Parts: sequence; structure tokens; C-alpha cells
Amino acid sequence: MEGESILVTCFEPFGGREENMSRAAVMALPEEAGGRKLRKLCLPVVFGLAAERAAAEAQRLGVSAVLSVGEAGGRKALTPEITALNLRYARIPDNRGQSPLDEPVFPGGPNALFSTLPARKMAAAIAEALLPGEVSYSAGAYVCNDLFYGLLHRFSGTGTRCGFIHVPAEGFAPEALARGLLAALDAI
Ligand code: PCA
Repeated sequence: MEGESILVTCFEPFGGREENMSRAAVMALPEEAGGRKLRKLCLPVVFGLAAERAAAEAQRLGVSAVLSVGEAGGRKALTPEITALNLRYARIPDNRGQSPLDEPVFPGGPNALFSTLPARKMAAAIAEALLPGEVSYSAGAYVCNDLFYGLLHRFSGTGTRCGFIHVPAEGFAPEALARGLLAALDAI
């Protein structure tokens, strides 16, 4: 579609780290991919607020899709997420000091929601770009999952599709991660 644009979100650093590899990777993306404009937004690592900001920006820009990116310590691959859970659990406080321990994202919402972007296809595209890519069945219960669930819930039944990719927190240059994200974007 002419003039189509995609919102790509990343996160600020958290947990005492200097940088968040999702931010480094998203900032290394070009302004356009496959004829679609990429709009970038960096989000606070704060329960509730991240999804609120992302949803407001997606609506303001009228994007057709939101691809959110976060970093995951210990992961060795770029992992498109299949599901989001209606669960908040903070192993460490978020950047506003909130530590929910087993609370729902949306009281009364479905226990889980599925990605409305094609996670498997994105993982395959990442692997075809010769980077480690595999689907993940859990985005955890921290702010990344909170954002993903929040967006899927808000945009459920609308034309705005939502997906999430965790990138490894260590071991990759931002440009390599950006190449993987571009391959995933080409697949949606
Ligand atoms: N990773 C965290 C939150 C922000 C980020 O980049 C997570 O996986 O929930």
C-alpha cells in the first residue's frame, strides 16, 4: 500500500545497564524498508506506560503494524514471540520502581494473546539472512511482555497488527541485529 508505515519500538536501558541493544538495533535501521516508512519510538521500561505510549503513537501515525523490540539477557538468537501473557511479574523493579508480583496486565482479559504478525515467518526470514532466528513461546512476564500484551489487547479486532522480537543483550553488533530486524520486517 502506498504511504504505508510501520511503527518500530525499542526500549531504554534498564537494570543498571548503559545501553539497551533493542535501542541500538532499532536506531541502526534505515528510515524505509520495502517501500514502507519506518517510524521509530523508544519506550520507557515501565509497566503500563510503555504500551500506552506505543498505542498512542500508533494511532496518531495511523500505522498498519507495530513491531516492538526488546533485549533478552542470555538469549543467543533473535526471537519473534508467538504469545503474550496476561501476567506481570517483576524480578527487578521497572524504571519507576514498580514491582508487580503476579498481577494481570488487564484484569479480566484473556490469559494469553497470539502475535498478529507472522512470528514463524519472521524467524525464518531472520535465519535466511544468516542470523540465528527462532520463535519463542514466552516473552516472560516483565515489561516486554506487558507491552506486547497491551498492544495486542488494544488493537485486537482492528487492522493494526502487532508483533514482538527479543534480541540478544550480548554478542551482536547493532548493525547485525538491524539486518535481522530488516529481514523480519520484509516478511510481514
Ligand atoms: N527487555 C525487558 C524489558 C525491556 C527490555 O529491553 C524484557 O524482556 O521484559
